[in-house]
Amino acid sequence: MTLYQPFLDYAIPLLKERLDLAAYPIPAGFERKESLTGKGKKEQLVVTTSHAFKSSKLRQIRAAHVEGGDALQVLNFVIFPQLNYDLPFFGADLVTLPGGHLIALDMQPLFHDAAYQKQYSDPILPIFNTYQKELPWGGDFPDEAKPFFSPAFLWTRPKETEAVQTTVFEAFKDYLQAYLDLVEQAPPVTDSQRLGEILEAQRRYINYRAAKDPARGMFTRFYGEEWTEEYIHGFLFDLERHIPEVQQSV
Ligand code: DBV
Repeated sequence: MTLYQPFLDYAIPLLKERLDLAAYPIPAGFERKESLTGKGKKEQLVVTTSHAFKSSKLRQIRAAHVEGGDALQVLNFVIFPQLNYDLPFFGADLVTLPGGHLIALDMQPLFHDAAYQKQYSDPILPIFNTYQKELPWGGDFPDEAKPFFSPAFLWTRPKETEAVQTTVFEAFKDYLQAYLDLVEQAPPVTDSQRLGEILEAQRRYINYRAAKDPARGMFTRFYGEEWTEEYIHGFLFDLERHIPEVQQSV
């Protein structure tokens, strides 16, 4: 079974159609990684593949796709805007483990004031409300992560795989299309104080996610600590590594 491949097969052509899409380099060793886990009948190949693009308004669009049989499927898909746009991040964490499915879908805000919410959350609320009925709130999640989510945060734990293949897939499509609408409309920021605030907010978010990546344990078990730390800091959440060149282009 490959539960999340259809999500990628939808997203990548859509990005090509709607953006001036270019390749984003994936560091050597991260395009594809395999590991054989378990013993005897439980032997299982776990394959992680990476995808990455950029566009004039989006610094990095990247996906990590983990496939390890029916009980281990993950698609983590995040879009990081260029530092001269106050756009939210597009964040999708689609996770299937032996315990069940865990779905997080959001336009993750840089700021929390009313004007920002009006611009970047209000347009998403009708979509959120549509899906919230079928995909109810998934319960507890870390308090310290709360500042990184918007009022349109879809967070749910579907019982049935079919709900992932149907309702969650539709929600993913609608959120991604709505995000690309926001991108299309976003004007570049030129005010130097605002640019400073954007940089600070991006660093706060990305450094939090690198520090608290919930997949760290899983990746370390499969591929070792050295590979995992480099994957997190050198690919998944790589802004700090690129600050000098990124600031120059703003
Ligand atoms: N999560 C990632 C990346 C992943 C990934 C890069 C490439 O950020 C997968 C893989 N998420 C992943 C896995 C789990 C979760 C869980 C494997 C299960 C961990 C486990 O149970 O062992 C949203 N993801 C979660 C959880 C949340 C999120 C709240 C529950 C686990 C927990 O309680 O910490 N997405 C996640 C999050 C932010 C986000 C915390 C914060 C900004 O955007």
